[in-house]
Parts: sequence; structure tokens; C-alpha cells
Amino acid sequence: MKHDDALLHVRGAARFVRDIPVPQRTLYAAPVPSPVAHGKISRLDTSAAAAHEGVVAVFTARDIPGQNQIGNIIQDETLLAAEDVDYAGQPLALIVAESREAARAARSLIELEIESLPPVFDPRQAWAQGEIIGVPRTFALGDVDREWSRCHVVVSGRADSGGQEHIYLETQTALAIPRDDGGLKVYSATQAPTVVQRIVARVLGLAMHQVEVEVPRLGGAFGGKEDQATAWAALAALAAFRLGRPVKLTLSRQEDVRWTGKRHPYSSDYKIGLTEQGKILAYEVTFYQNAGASADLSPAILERTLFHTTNSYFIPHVRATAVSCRTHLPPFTAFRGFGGPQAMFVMEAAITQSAAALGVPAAKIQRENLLRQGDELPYGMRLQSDSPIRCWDELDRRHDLAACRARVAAFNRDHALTKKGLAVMPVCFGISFTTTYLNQAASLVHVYTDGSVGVSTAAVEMGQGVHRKIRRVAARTLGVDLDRIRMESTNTTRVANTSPTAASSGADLNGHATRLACLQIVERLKQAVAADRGFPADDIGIENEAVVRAGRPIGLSWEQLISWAYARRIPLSAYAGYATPGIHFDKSKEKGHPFAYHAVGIAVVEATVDGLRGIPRIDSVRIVHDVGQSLDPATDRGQIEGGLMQGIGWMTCEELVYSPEGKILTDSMATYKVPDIGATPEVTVSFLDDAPQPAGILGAKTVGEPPLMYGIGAYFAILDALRAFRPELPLIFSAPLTAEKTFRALWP
Ligand code: LUZ
Ligand code: MOS
Repeated sequence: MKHDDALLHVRGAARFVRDIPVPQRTLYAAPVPSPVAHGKISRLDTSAAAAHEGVVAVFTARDIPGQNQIGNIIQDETLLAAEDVDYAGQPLALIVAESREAARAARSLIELEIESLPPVFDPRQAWAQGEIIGVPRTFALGDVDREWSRCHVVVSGRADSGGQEHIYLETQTALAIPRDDGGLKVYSATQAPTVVQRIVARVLGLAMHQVEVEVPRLGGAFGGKEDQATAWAALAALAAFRLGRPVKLTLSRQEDVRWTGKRHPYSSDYKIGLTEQGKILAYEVTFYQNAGASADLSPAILERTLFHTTNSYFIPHVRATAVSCRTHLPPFTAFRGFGGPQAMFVMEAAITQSAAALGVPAAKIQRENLLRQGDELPYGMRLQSDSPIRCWDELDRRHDLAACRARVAAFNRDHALTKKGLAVMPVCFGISFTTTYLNQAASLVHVYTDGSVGVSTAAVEMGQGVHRKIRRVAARTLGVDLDRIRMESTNTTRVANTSPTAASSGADLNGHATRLACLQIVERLKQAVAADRGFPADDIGIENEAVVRAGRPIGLSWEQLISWAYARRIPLSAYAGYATPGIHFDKSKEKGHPFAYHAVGIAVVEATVDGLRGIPRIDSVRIVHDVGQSLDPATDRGQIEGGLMQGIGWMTCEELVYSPEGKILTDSMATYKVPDIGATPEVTVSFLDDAPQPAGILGAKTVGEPPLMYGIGAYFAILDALRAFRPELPLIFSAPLTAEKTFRALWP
């Protein structure tokens, strides 16, 4: 129970945006969704809804004072549909009423006529019709075309992975409060306060300094609030601005699942060539990303897919092409891994098929081709460490992969009705926003006169424990106890121009900024003590809440130091920015050094399939993960276990099902199956020893997204068990591998 808010969370006392006590005269807003996936609005009459009891106003696109445009990377998304409707669930109007119930009840009174147009839901079909976002991109290394003829085996195939709903505990929420100067304060459950600020200002025609955005904490996000908290904040702000009253907007779970974006489904074609010994010589892949109806973050996600084409492997000849396809589904968005998992799934599919063709275990090919220090990745960067091999060997040392394989084979010989399967899953994930300029953060540190400390950064606490890590950085840098440090809310007036808390970079970027701010304060204090006592400043330090000279206390405690310094009029606050050094990427060549470092680890997954009922179960997952010098081991372990389970869910049970008209059918927790405690395998997590990471903060490596991808091993472990029943079973690479699919594979 090491999370900063653990006690608040278990008592239900933590305040999320929807728990903030609302001001007097607060109104409630309910969006009106499009019932169809594609069409043209021919009539939208709001008068009957506006006349409903309790309704104060109904807004449509015409009521937007600024731009009706919420697109972030590409400006292709309206806040309220003006003419065209591009997905079922798209907001057409906003009803504002004295109560949530009244706003919702009035929805059925909206009179709507939409001329239906044929929708497209399949990315390959969209591609064939030329419906793409941006341009296709290709990363290449070596010369695949020449290499095929040198390969002993060449296999090719298709791999599909489905979308994934975030199921953050807190649904999308915003509270907008008008200010007396015509501006607004917006509480938003967002990972990206500055994006909300910029887009609210754009929609209302205001300057950014007229919009203050505050985030207390989030009840989970997983990427689902990186870009998609914005629309709801902008709708609440629109109503608050027009009516001069506070407006709250909260989606129900079902609304949230129906209307908001999810992980991108991908459909991919691959071709892979190897030597007789299992050395991969060439790999070619085309990724068709299902982007949904507008760009959202799809171009950045597509790019991260390309960066992770070869995952943890060195392949000398690679050509990877990716295209973002526009379909009539709610725009798909960021989700932990951000396009990386989709690429890694295809790579593992290709290796699994190669192993079958060569008649060797997949693990042999995986080990043979692991990245080594200095190996070149298809985007020109070289791996800086030997972590992939060190993690593999550590996993082998701890868990003996050959013995695991033998144990599984023995079990399968002895059991006719149940079979086990095994899969190793290495992960090598690039750390930094691939959009280089986003790799910046800032921190504002106040030391109060009693010696307590308040820290504001750009980081949003969403359960991942970033606040605890930043507190540790501040405490270590100032030389004081952790209890002295408090993290403040994330607010655009205290720290401006914030990047989203995303890309596993929150602790690194904001930790570095906090360290630099704390160092400024320490330096001022040291100089003042040196001048007063006549010591050299370099001899002075602050350790364990006391001033030391050459490591020995001089009889001045932290509290005494601070009140003394305040009386001497020494500023006790500091602000610092941080920008990741040394990263760059040239899109015209698709080469560069986009990442500060790579997060690396490996897992071995064991599964059992019940052959009569077709039910798969993940028995155990053993992980060796390189966290560098962990800033907070309990937090890191929690992230690794949680990420793993989210990945297992994506690969095995979380299935999005749509009607032929493009309406999501799996729109509640009753029909969308996430893994529960009963599905949790035995998980062993070991940290790689002696692996400090200089580019991370205080030697630590980030841990946010990478462990999700261990879950991919679950797919291949189940597939391995299925092949133990039926060795002739055709290899299917279509995630999730649900119980229905395993049943049908065994009982065709
Ligand atoms: N967001 C983003 C991300 O804008 N750029 C990224 O590279 C990224 N990576 C992971 C998660 N979110
Ligand atoms: Mo994210 S997928 O918001 O790092």
C-alpha cells in the first residue's frame, strides 16, 4: 500500500473531478449522439427539447463562438457535427439543464433527420477506397528485396489485433466555471491540461490566458484521456461560457464506452525470411491501422508502430510500411503502448510461423535474434545496452526455460484432455515522445517558512504513482524526509505549456525538472550559509534534514535553516524546465535518435487449455524487467503487474463487437469482458540488477507502458497449447484469442 493516495482510495475519500463540490447554480450537460455511422444531417430541431422542464438551453454547432474544431495533430474533427456525421455516437447537440436527469430526458425530444450514406468499418476497405489520414510511411533498413533469395525459409501471412476499451474507473468528466473577467476555470479529467486549455480557447475564441485548466487526479486513463478528454471539457466550457453558469458534464459508463475512442485495431501482412539456423535475415510488413473517423492521435500512434516493428530483435533487412485508414467508427486513440503492441504482435506471429516452418521452438529463434548493444534499429538509432540479452539470461537463470519446456512436454504427454503451452515475450520499448518537442516539462517548487514543500509539475497523477516518484526526487535532492513534500494539483497557471502525461515519460521529465528546481533552492541556501559562516559553499550539503559540512552536522536543522533563510530574504521558491537532451528525428529520411533510451524486459508465459470446454487459462507469468535503479519498487511492481494484466486482457478476452451498422454492442461491463482477479495468473517479477539508467531520473528507468506488452505472450502460450492438441492446427493470428475461438479451434 505504497501509493500516495492509497488510504484515500480505499476509503473512497479521494476527490476526482466528479467529486469536486459544485458551485451554486451549477447546470448539467448531456450530449446528443448521432444514431448512425455515416450521413448528412438534413434536419436538427431542438425546440421541443429546449422546452422540456428543467432544460435551460440546447446548443448546436451554430452556437460555437470560436472555431468548431477540436483536432489536435490534424484539424479534422468538429466539436458538434455541423453537416456530416462520421460515426455513431458523434455529438450533434448539447442539452443543458438544471439536473443531469432533465438533460438526459430531453434527448428523446430532439428531432433529427439524417440522410444515411454507406459506412466503411474495415481498414483494408478504407485503404482500397483511398480513405487515408496523412500519408503512408515506410521505415527501411538494408535491402529486403535482395535478401529473400538468400533465405533458407521464407513465410508470409496475415495478423489482426482488435481494439481495446480503456475501462478507466473514472469516466470522462469536466466542470467549467465562468470567471468574472469573461474567462473560465475548467476542471478536466485529462492527461493533457494544455491541450484542453488550447482547444477550449480555440472553440470559444479566447486567449489561452483566459482559460485555466486544473486536474486534481484521475481515476485511471491509460491513454484514453490523452486526447479524448478534450471534447467533453470543451462542451462544458461552451455551455458555461454561453450561459454564465457553472456546467458539469459526466459520461455514464455506457455512454463512455459507446462514444469514446479505444486502442486501434490493426490488420497486417508480413513476410519473413531466415537461415537454416534460425537467423532472421529479412522482414517485410504492412500495417493497416483502423483510425476511426478522424485523426486524433493516429498519426503519432502509427509512427510508434513503425518504431516497434522489430521489437527486441536485430534484423538486418527490414521494410515496414504503415497507413492510417479512415473508417466510420469513433476515432481510435492512445492506449498504453501507443501502437507499439500492435507491431510486436505481428513480429511474434511471424516468428511463431517461422518456428513451425523450421521445426524449432520459437524461443530458439527469439534468443538467436535478440538485439545486442550497438545493433542498428530500422530508424537509425543503435541500442545503447545489452539489456535484452541480460534480461533473457537472467530469466533463464531464475526459471530455466529448458526445464519449463520439458515440464510442459511431460504434462502434455500425460494428459489427453488438458494441454499446456509456453511462450517467451521480450519487450524493447522506446522511451520519449516520438514527437520530439513534446519531451519537455517544468516544475515549480515552493519551500514554505515551516520547512514544508509544495511541488507543482506538468505531471498528472492517474494512479500510476508519478506523484510519489516526484516526491522522492524532491526529498532526495533537498535532503529532507518524504513527508515534507506535497504534490499540488496540475494547473496550467502554475506550470504552463505542459505536454500530456503520457509516453511513459511523466516521472522522467517532471522528475528531472523538479530536481533542477530543487537544486536551485539548495544552491541558494548553501551560498547563504557559506557567506554567513565563512565555509566554502562546496563543503556544505543538506542531508537527513540537517545542514552538514564535509558530511558532519553543523547544528542547523532544515527547519532552522529555512526560517533563517526566510529572515535573510532568500527566495525559497524555484521554477525549472527540462528538455530531454540528444534526441532528434528526421521524417524526410525516417532516421534519427528519437528515444532517450529503451525500456527492456522479458516474460515467460505458461497457459493451460481445457480441451473439452475449450477454455484457456494463463497459469503463470515470470518477468525480468529492467527498471534501472527503481525510484519506488512497490510502485514499479504494481505497474508491471497491472500492465501485464491489461495486455493479457487485450490478447485473450477483451473483444469489441459492433453491429453491422457500426454500433458497439459490447458497451457495458456485462458484455465487454476484462480480466478479473480469478483470471490472474501467478506472477513473479524480478528487477534486473545493476542496470542504472543515466538518461532516466536518478538512475531509474520508466515503467508505465512497456509491461503491457508481456501480455502478448498469453496469445502465443495459448496457441502453443492448442497445437499440443492438434499439431496440424493452422496458425491463426487474430487477437483476442477468446474462449470462443479456442473452443472452435478444438471443435471445428
Ligand atoms: N503520446 C504521444 C504518446 O503524443 N507521443 C508518443 O510518442 C506517445 N507514446 C506513448 C504514449 N503516448
Ligand atoms: Mo499514453 S498511451 O497516454 O502514454
